[in-house]
Amino acid sequence: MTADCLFCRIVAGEVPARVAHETDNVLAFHDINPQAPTHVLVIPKEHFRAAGDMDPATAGEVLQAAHQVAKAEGIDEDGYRLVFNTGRDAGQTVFHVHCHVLGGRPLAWPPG
Ligand code: D5M
Repeated sequence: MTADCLFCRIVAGEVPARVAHETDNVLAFHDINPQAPTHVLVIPKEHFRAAGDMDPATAGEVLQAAHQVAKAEGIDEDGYRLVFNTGRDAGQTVFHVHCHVLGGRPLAWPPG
C-alpha cells in the first residue's frame, strides 16, 4: 500500500467504490466519471505505477479480469475497449495502474 495513492486507499477500503469484480490480487470498480455506458477500472491490488511496471503474471490477471468484467456487464459480444493511459501525454491522472474497460456504445477511433 502506498499511503498517498487513491487506488491503494480504495483497495484498503478507506475510499468507497462500486465494486464490479474482485479476486485475491485484482479489484474492478466503476469509474466515478464514466465515459461510456460501461466504464470499469481494473487494478492490481499491489501498487504499480503503470502498465509496463507490472510483472507478467499480474498483467495477465488484470487482462483476464477485464474480460470477465466485460462478460458480466454484457458488452463482450458487441465489443469493448481496454485502455491503459500511461504517462502525461496519454492523460494518466492516477499513478496506480488501471485498465479502463469501456463499452456499451460504438467507440470512435482514433481517440482524441
Ligand atoms: O484515469 C483515472 C480514472 O480514475 C478517471 O477516469 C477517473 C477515475 N477515478 C478517479 N477517482 C475515482 C474514484 N474515487 N472512484 C472511481 N474512479 C475514480 P486516467 O487513465 O489516470 O486518466
